[in-house]
Amino acid sequence: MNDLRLVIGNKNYSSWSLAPWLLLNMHDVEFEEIQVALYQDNTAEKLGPYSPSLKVPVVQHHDVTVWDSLSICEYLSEEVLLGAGWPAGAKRRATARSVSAEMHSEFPNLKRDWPMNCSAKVAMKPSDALRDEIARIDAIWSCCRRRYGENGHYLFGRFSIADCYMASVAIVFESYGAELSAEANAYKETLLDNPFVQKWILAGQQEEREAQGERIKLTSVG
Ligand SMILES: N[C@@H](CCC(=O)N[C@@H](CS)C(=O)NCC(=O)O)C(=O)O
Repeated sequence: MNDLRLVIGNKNYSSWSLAPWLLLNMHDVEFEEIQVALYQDNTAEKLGPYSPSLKVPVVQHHDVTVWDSLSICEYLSEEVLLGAGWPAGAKRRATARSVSAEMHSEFPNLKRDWPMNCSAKVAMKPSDALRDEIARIDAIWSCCRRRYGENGHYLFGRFSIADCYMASVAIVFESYGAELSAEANAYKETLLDNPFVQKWILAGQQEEREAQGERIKLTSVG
């Protein structure tokens, strides 16, 4: 164990938590995983000792605390992975950083209308605004695969932080039935076939079944 702790939220819902979790798992880095259930009366109290923003994900590494998923992925790449989080080559790295930052900060309609829910499988008609955002993501995926994907099946060939940001989007597109081009759909399938993404989805679904079981128990007692 290299004194690395990652605090995450519910696997079923916490798309931001998935990004650094996937990065660490794909690089076979040992870390302590701490899970805090979100949106409970005691969530802030439980996150307080770890997270200055009272949000997840957050990383503690020796005496360093890093919050916000993109800063965390940057930090992990720099301090733990010796730079291997990003693709090799300045041009690829710049594009990978740009699409990751775009995913992180843009797409308000996607984030609001189609939130990640690993247990959901329901076709949902997108609004016009959401349709435009899906088309933009499709263009990013197809264009990066065509220009930079020659050495593998991920966005820039081999796995990178950019894929960590697209994994939750692949889950969301699968849940709600986004219509994609053949190229973008193939990339979505690559992400959904990733063994760690599958592990995350199954854990999220299991969590949700347990939470529902608890809710049913409480209703029948009350
Ligand atoms: N921009 C932040 C977003 C963090 C965020 O909103 N996390 C959600 C869970 S996915 C959270 O902690 N929500 C708890 C709350 O808002 O009380 C990041 O990339 O880490």
